[in-house]
Amino acid sequence: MTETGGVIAKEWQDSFEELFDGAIDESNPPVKLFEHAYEGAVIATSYAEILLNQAIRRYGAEQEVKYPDTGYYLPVIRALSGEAVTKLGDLPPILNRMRSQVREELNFYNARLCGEATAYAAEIIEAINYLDPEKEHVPPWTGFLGDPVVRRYGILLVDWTIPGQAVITGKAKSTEALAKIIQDLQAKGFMIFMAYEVVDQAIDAGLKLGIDFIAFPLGNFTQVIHAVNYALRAGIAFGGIPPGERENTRDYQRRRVRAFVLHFGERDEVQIAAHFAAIFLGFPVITDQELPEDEQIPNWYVSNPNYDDIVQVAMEIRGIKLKIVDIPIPITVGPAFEGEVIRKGDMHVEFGGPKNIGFELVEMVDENEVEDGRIDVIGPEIDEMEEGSSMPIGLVVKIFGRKMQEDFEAVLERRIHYFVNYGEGLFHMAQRDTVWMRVSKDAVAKGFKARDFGELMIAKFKDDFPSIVDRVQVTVITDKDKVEEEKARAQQFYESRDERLRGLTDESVEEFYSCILCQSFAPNHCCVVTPERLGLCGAVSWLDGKASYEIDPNGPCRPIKKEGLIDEEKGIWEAVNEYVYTNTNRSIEECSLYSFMDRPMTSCGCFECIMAIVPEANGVMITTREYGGDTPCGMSFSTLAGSVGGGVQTPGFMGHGRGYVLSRKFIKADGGLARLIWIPTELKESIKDELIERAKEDGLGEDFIDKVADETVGVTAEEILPFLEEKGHPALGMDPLV
Ligand code: SF4
Ligand code: NI
Ligand code: CU1
Repeated sequence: MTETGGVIAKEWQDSFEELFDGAIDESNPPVKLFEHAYEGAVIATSYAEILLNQAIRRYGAEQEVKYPDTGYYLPVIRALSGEAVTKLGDLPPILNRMRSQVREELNFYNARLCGEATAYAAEIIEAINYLDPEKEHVPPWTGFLGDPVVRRYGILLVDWTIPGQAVITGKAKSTEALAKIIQDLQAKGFMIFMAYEVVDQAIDAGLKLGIDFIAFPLGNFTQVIHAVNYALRAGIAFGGIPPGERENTRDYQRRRVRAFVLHFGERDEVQIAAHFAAIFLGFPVITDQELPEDEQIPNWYVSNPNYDDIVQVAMEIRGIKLKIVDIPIPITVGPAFEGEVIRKGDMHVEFGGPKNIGFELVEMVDENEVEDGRIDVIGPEIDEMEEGSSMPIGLVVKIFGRKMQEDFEAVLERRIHYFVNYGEGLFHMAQRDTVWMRVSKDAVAKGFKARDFGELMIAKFKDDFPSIVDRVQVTVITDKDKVEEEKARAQQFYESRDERLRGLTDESVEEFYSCILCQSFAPNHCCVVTPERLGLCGAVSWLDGKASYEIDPNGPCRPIKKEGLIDEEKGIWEAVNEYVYTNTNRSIEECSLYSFMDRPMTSCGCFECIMAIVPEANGVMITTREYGGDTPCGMSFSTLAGSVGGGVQTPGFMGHGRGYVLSRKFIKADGGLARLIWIPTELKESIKDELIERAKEDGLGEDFIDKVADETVGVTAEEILPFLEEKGHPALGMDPLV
């Protein structure tokens, strides 16, 4: 196994542990709490041992153990002590080490060690459960959450759109009381993990649960460990913390993962031991149980029987402050509702989309062309629309701002998608003159009106862009003729923007923009965003970077002057190198913008795509977050992500945005588009027309796209090679990549 195991087993004591100094009133220590934690850890580790022995007898020590969709083995063990567990036989020495750190002497330090041992025990029990199809994790329980789920929320975690994680366990005093708490957390945008009876209560209450609502009903008993499994992967994936660095891992969790535990109802010993696992990682526990002073630990183990302020108290203890935006509309607005899908049967009305016309436009105007806060509705209101009907829509947002620029119109316009989607009971898709929106029956029953789109825009634009947005006026149009008329006007805007974008090349600008937003999660990662290479998350274009800098010069994006050209082909500039070096904690000395083979850009964890070299085919393949399957480089997206993430340079592998595939600067130094030998059909379909155009432009011919293999051709190098040869793929005749 790994060498780290022995090192870690030694007594450790360093700066992270200082966090707990002085937490205990030594004249009256919470001995009973420690005792429960000790007993709980003994029960948990003994139970794990019994199950492990049974499993080894039944399946053999060579039996493979793993969770689905992860490149991090058993993440608790991987993150904390570094072992890459792959088979049952790897587990006994690990479990024994944990058992030996469960000590009878009752103090806070030992209680935390009991917590850690309990986390390992739960991890082992869960891993064994995954061997048994009978215990297969069945809906509504999610069980283990795969890496795609961890990464899906990368950006939202990073920019604190998701303000924290609430782990809710036990059984609340009533379904209604729990519903109130969960709805409160959802409205605040929290990520929620649930285990034990609260899951059933939440389902009974008809709450919106699941991946799209970032509320995960994990399951029962040891399944609560999957919340920890989620959090710990963030440290490796985004933080670049090497597996096994226990103190750095805990430090990262404490600083970056703003989690807390809410425990409702009776607690048994094992649960209390598990609470100490949370504390071990730096997360406080708040329970609704009435506890005497000497069964609590200030700031760490707190009794708060009052349901009305328990969320508030938890947030205060964990140091979470919210940006409060009060929007005067009758529905809740928050990121928890972003992924909400409104089915036909649940919708009151739909706007635009495939069946009707629609458009949205943000337009910069002069001071005297806007009346701040004014909302006009031209055409019928929602309550005059027939249930299930399809209507035209036009949203015109006029913005005046002293620092507003025409270039920002498109940046702000794209925000409309998020603003609308954050509304509970609202759905928004696409953009410009292809928009498609739905409003649910529930939202209409609560009194949602077309006019409220205006309220939403005004509040959000002012709140999110205070320094460039001074005045906002919105016109919501539902009258068909007026929509037609204004849409024609909007199309002129779109056309001139596209014209401008076409002229926007890396050569035509004076500066690039950095983005270090992800450093709150990945401290050594820095994106360099150019007109022809967007951020790897796909969410930050050069214009976005520019707007972001204008909005907040101290924010994540800064201009980097394009000075000191070192290598034009590879895209290396002295100024870029310097910037990257000083902004990656001096870990990345040089970085080339147009090569993935030589000093490529680093990857944090929220990449939309990953490219990887396929030496056999002398080319490069790309896989996407959407496509979970195997690929010709021998690794799935999840596994690849495990090795390229965390802010390191990995020649031959690189995370990038979907848009980069169509860029003229696409791995230019390595041969460009001609190297592309495999992409999943999902990506192929979504960029088909543009890809054909780009290939033609590079002289690769109209049928280049047909020479690029996909999963229908094969998912190994051997499978696709005959295809590439038969089609005469250009990569096969190019200079060797390695
Ligand atoms: Fe993170 Fe890069 Fe996207 Fe910025 S551009 S948010 S650093 S991935
Ligand atoms: Ni929504
Ligand atoms: Cu990122």
